[in-house]
This record gives sequence, structure tokens and C-alpha cells, in this order.
Amino acid sequence: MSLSAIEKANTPEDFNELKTKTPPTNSVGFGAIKSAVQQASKYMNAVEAFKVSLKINQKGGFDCPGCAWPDPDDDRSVFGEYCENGMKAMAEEVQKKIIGSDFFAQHSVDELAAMTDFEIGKSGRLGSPMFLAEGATHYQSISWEEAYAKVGKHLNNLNTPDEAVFYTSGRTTNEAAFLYQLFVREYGTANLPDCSNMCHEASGKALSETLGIGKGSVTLDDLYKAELVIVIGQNPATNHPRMLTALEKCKKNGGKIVAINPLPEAGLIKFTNPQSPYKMLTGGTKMADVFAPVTINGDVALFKAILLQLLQKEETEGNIFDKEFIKDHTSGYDAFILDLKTYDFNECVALSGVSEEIIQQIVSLVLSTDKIIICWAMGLTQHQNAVDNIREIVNLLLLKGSIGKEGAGTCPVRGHSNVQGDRTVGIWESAPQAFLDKIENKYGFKPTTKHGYSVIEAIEGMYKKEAKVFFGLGGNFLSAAPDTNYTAEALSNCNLTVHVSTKLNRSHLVTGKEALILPCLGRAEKDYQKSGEQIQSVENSMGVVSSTKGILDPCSEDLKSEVSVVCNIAYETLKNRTKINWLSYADDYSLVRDDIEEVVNGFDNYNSKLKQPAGFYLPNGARVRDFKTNTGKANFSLNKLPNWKLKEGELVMMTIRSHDQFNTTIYGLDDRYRGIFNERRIIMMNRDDMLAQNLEEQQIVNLQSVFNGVTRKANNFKVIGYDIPKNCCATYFPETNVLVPLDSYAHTAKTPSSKSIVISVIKK
Ligand SMILES: Nc1nc2c(c(=O)[nH]1)N[C@H]1C(S)=C(S)[C@@H](COP(=O)(O)OP(=O)(O)OC[C@H]3O[C@@H](n4cnc5c(=O)[nH]c(N)nc54)[C@H](O)[C@@H]3O)O[C@H]1N2
Ligand SMILES: Nc1nc2c(c(=O)[nH]1)N[C@H]1C(S)=C(S)[C@@H](COP(=O)(O)OP(=O)(O)OC[C@H]3O[C@@H](n4cnc5c(=O)[nH]c(N)nc54)[C@H](O)[C@@H]3O)O[C@H]1N2
Ligand SMILES: [Mo]
Repeated sequence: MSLSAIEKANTPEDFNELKTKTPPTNSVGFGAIKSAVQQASKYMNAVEAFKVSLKINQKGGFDCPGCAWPDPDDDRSVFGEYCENGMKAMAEEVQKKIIGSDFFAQHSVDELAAMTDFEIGKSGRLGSPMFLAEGATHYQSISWEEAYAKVGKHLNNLNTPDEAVFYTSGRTTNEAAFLYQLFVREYGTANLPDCSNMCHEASGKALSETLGIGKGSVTLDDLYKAELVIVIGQNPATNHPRMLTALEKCKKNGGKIVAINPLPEAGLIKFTNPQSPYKMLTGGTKMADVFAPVTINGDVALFKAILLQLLQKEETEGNIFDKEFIKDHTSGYDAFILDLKTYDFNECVALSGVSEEIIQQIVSLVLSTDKIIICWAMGLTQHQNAVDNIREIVNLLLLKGSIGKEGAGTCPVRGHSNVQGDRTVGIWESAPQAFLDKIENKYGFKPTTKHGYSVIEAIEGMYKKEAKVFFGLGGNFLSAAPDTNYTAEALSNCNLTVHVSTKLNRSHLVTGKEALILPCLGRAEKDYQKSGEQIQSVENSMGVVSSTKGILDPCSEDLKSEVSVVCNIAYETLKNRTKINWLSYADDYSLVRDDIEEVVNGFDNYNSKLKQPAGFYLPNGARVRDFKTNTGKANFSLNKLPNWKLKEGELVMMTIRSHDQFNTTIYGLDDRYRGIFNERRIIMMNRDDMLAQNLEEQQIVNLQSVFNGVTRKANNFKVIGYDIPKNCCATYFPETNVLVPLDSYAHTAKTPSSKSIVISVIKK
């Protein structure tokens, strides 16, 4: 590969015919069904599309690889619990276009690397294992046996196991993930970075510290029963469409909804349920009762303004805070109140960018109930002060006693369909000692207690040549990671890069000296092993573990399951050093579940419980007010206001998802709910900022970020005037990841701050 090829892909000179329309306020409805059917019919025949739609997220069906939103415990829709974007994810996965040795013989790695992510994604499903030899220009075929041996040889040639990096993306099932981390630990390292490091890590850190569990506390049923749901830093219409059905149900039961977001995202404003023919005709439900257009990273200021108002009421009228809960179940209240009083209400209002009138509306809703749920996603977790954002949310819930009871609590909405499960079963670069002790007891080897690399540390390690082998179980590390050019150099420093993947992506094209692509089965495909057809399991955003089983024949005969790949690599690498009978797990996945049951809490009778049609809930302390923190209580926390200032002409940029993508997989070029069509290289700007900088609609500009003395550039973007707060702008991930500095991340969590990058717009 050559680094200049990605430079080229990073700065294409041609644009498509960009079209913009006034963004709709409504989401889903007929448009969504039309779009899903169009996407599905590109890849599948009607019969298969229908078959898939009936089985997605059904009891006994397969788990949609789209997002981690939970399925209802009981009344699942007969039309399938799926959404437009879940259907798009499936259509891409089950497509019949296969790429194998002919494709790679025709196209050099450099040629492929110069394509856009959209074009790369369209090439098809990976059909057989491929190998890129040192100095070669093209991938060539390799047998599975040779590929396994190559990985084993490279791993065994390293000076220390800590020179290898083992990345996981959150689609990997519990079974594959458990075996993977077990292999990595027996091999001798804890270098287990995962997509969570770029995603909800800040939620995990903040929630563990304050509530004693790194996961959310609510169930789907709680959402139906909540009287106030605050949706903050999240765009459900695109990223978790089925959540809107739950919010609609909440509203029907009398609940109120507050949306806090720099953008007036469609769906947060209004929603038409595609499962309800009546609603389709009558125009849908108004969603947000209050919409607060917060400035990017203005959330701590906004929450402090709300908290100051509540405190004032408490001091004048009393009975606002849940004093019994605070006394019995929390720690740090007095210090928290003392600290809160040092902040000035007006300053907080100004910093938040939200008008005092809107803030008062939110305050009155908060005063009216203690059945409050707060839902959030990347709008809160990808900032330098991301952990503060989430701890401040928890402060509000604690004051109101809104945790560990019906209709109340925390709801971090997860991304990848099994990202939560992967962490539960041990994909963790800094796993708790109790977990490592259990591994030692069960398997008789001592896992390292040293913390391994998170994503950012792995990139640094490879850049400094302290890590020499990169192994990715799913995902697209290069395009997902911050600082694309730096990360590309880091990966190309490796001796070997290996990817277990379903589809071609940029990480296969910016490689180490040697590279392997190992193609695997997708969620929707049947998985037969020696003991017969296998099921696997996943955990959703609300801690429910359920089974998933493919229904379609694999798209190629030369695919292996992730479980099988992991077992074979472990077997080849560890040979007679291992204490584990690796290949037996690949023959029968129920054996893996027996082991998980012994090592991980909450999985008693795993195999038999998995037969329950809707799965089973994992234990959750916060849900029952059993806070497993350092104080044994829920902890209030002290959080400062962010203190960075923009210079003249600078803007804060958030990198967000369009409606036509799943992370780095780009399905199409439209962002329908934002009224942006046929182009992704755009920057949404406030119209006053455009005027101040003399910029016109659709003007082509370059973007630049300067951080700690390093200048980063992304060229050729079209300006679009948009309803976004002043001094803020938005672009799409991953096109602008080149601008995200590797050294700008959330304190303690190390989530890249890809929602608050200071940039300047440079005229061409
Ligand atoms: N179709 C589809 N579904 C997906 C994904 C996908 O790419 N496509 N990705 C999956 C994954 S891995 C994840 S993690 C989730 C991501 O789900 P989201 O977090 O909804 O995704 P983003 O597009 O990153 O959107 C962030 C939202 O936060 C807002 N925001 C940005 N900065 C701030 C801020 O400072 N304050 C506040 N209050 N809001 C802010 C943005 O305007 C935007 O609405 O979705 C999952 N589901
Ligand atoms: N600037 C910026 N950067 C971001 C974000 C952002 O908001 N802004 N979001 C971050 C977030 S939240 C996340 S989660 C990460 C995502 O980071 P990743 O999880 O690494 O990226 P994905 O694009 O989801 O990975 C897609 C690839 O996974 C492979 N794949 C798909 N299904 C399967 C499967 O079943 N098995 C296997 N083995 N492979 C499969 C396919 O080859 C596909 O190309 O990106 C992060 N990066
Ligand atoms: Mo994510």
C-alpha cells in the first residue's frame, strides 16, 4: 500500500451533484419503507428480503447487526422488529456479489485504496482468504491452514506478547469474544483495544465510578413507564430507529420528552411509526415537548443551569430533592451542593447556548416527576470532558432519586449490536482483577495483570514500532480511528496486519509489511460445525442476553465462523503450550457457554436459559439500588465547566453519521432526514457564521485543525447553511477523521474527542 493513495482518497477533487432541501421534521413513515425496499432489492431477491425481514430480531431468529437497541420482551411486531437502517445493514451483509482471487488479481491494493469508502463498500462480500506478501502489489489466494500458520508464526516471533494488538469491533458474539480474549490472555498480553474505546467508554467510566456498573440501569418497560425522557447527544431516527417506537409508547402513556441537541434532528421532533398503518395516514406523533439547541459541548453548563434552578427551589420550597434516597443511598451530597453554589446561573446559561426560557421549561418538567430517564449516545461521550458530561447527568438523577425504580434511570444507548456483551465476557484492556482470578482458577494459567493498550495507545504503540502485529476481529480500525494519516502510518509500521471481516474496507488496504484478510460468516448466515447447527448469543443495550441464529446459506463455501477462526489461530499459535482444548470449542459452541457460565457472573444455566425465547436479563446493581462503588453508595461528583475558548474565525466541529451509513460502511450518499442529498463532503454551518466569513452556499473550502502545534488538513468540502448554533459546525465521520487529533481525548476514558474539534474553514 502507499500512504499517498489514502491522501488521494482523502482529498477527491470531484464532487457529485449536491442537492439540499429543507430538512423534514418527521422521520420514518413511507419514505423509510421505500428506502429499505430499494436498498434490499439492490442485493436480494424479493423472497429472500421478505424472509430476512420476518426473522430479524424475532424470538428464535437472528439479532440484527444494525444497532444494540433491545427487542421487546413480549409483543414483537409481526412485520418484524426491524427498521430501515437495520434492513440496509442486512442487505449489505447478505449480498451475493462475492470478491475473491479474481477481483484481487484485477485490482492492486493501491488502486483500491484510492477509492472512496462508498466505492470500496460496493465491491461485495469477501469470499476466500487472501494474503498480501511483503512488497507485493496485489493480494493473492491463501489456504486457511497456511493463513493460520502465518499468524501463529508471526505471533511466536515477537520479542514479547505485548508487541501484538488484538482489536475487536462490537459485532462479535459472546462466544467468539470470550474465546478471543481467552486466547489473547493465554498468549500473554492484555492488548485488547475495542470499538468501545471510541464509543461509550466514557459512559462506562462515569457510570462505574458513580453507580458501580458501567452499563445503563433501565429496561424497555421502564421507558414505557417514564414520565420524562431526556434524549441528549443522540440521533435515534438514524441510529436507533426502533427507539422511537418505545418513545412513542412512552408518550402515549402520558410521558414527556426533552431533546437536547445542537441539531433539530428529525424524529426527535416528529415520528411516524412504520408499523402503524393508521399513523402513516395521519402524520405521526409529535415527539419532543421541549427542544434545547445546545451548543456543542455546552451540556455540562446546561445541566449546571438546571441543577442551580432545582437547588434554588429546594432551598425556598423544599421537597424537590429525594432526601431519603440521598441519605440512604448516596455519598458526597454536601460537597456537591457546596461546589454547585460556586457556579453562576447566568454564566452557565450563556455557555450552554440555550435560552433561559427553554431552560425553565426543562426545569418545570424535571420538577413535575421523579420518573426520569436520560438517554444519550456519542454527542456526550466524544469530548475531552465526556466523563464529566455523564457524571453531571447522574447528579441530576441522584438528586431526584430517579434511579433503581420503575420508569427511571440511566440509558446509555449502545452502538454496535454486541459491543456491551463483548465487554461483559472479557474484551477489556483493563479487566478487573476478580475476572482475571476466575480465568486463572478455571484454566490454570496466570493472565497478565498489566493494563493493555486501548485504541489510542495501540495506535501510539504501532507508530513507535513497539507493537508489530495488528489483528482485527471485525471492524475497520483505520477509518474508525482518529487521526487517519497518523493511524495509517502506525498500521504500515507493522510486520503483519490481519483482519477477520465480512466486507472489504480501507483497513485491508493500508497494511503492514504482510497482510491477511480472513473472510467470515455474517449474522444472517447459517453456521454448521461438527456437532451440528450452532446458535450464538449477544447482549443488547439493556443487558438482555439472547440467542441469534442465521437463516440463509453462507454466501461462499470458503467462509469460517469467527469462533472457528479464533480457535484455529489459538491452536496454531499456542501449540503444546496451551492448557486449553481449543478445537473442541469450534466443534460445539455450547461448550464455550459452559465456560462463560463458570467465569462470568450472571450466566447461570446459560445454555438452557438461552432457550427462553426472549433471552434473559443479566444482574444489574444500579437497577436495584445496590451500588457497587468504592463507597458502597451512589456517588455525587464534582464536574467543572469546559474551559476552552475559540479564537476569531474558529468553529467547533462535530463528526456525525449521515442517514446512509453504518459507521465506516457507506450505503449511499444521502442524508435524507437532514435534507442533504448525493454528497458527503459537506460542512453544515450556521448561516451567521457563513456571513461573517463571507462564505456562500455550496462554496468549496478546505478544513484545518491545529492542536498542540500540529496542523491537520481535510480538503474540498462544500458549505451548507444549516440550523446549527453559532460557532458550531458538523461534518461526516469518517471523511473528517483526518482532522481528529490523536492526543485530544476524554480524560480518564481516552475516547477520541471527535465531537469537539476546533477547526478553521479555509477559502480556496
Ligand atoms: N444506521 C446506523 N445506526 C447506527 C450506527 C450507524 O452508523 N448507522 N452506528 C452505531 C454506533 S457504533 C453508535 S455508537 C451509535 C451512534 O449513535 P449517535 O450517537 O446518535 O450517532 P452520531 O451521528 O454520532 O450522533 C451524535 C448526535 O449527537 C449530537 N451531538 C454532537 N455533539 C453534541 C454535544 O456536544 N451535545 C449534545 N447534546 N449533542 C451533541 C449530534 O447532533 C447528533 O445528533 O449508533 C449505532 N447505530
Ligand atoms: N470521527 C469519528 N470517528 C468515530 C466515530 C464518530 O462518531 N466520529 N464513532 C466511533 C464509534 S462510536 C465506533 S463504534 C467506531 C466503529 O469502529 P469499527 O467497529 O471498527 O467500524 P465499523 O465501520 O463498524 O466496521 C465495519 C467493518 O466490520 C466488518 N464486519 C461487519 N460485520 C462483521 C461481522 O459480523 N464479523 C466480522 N468479523 N466483521 C464484520 C466489515 O468488514 C466492515 O467493513 O468508530 C468510531 N469512530
Ligand atoms: Mo459506537
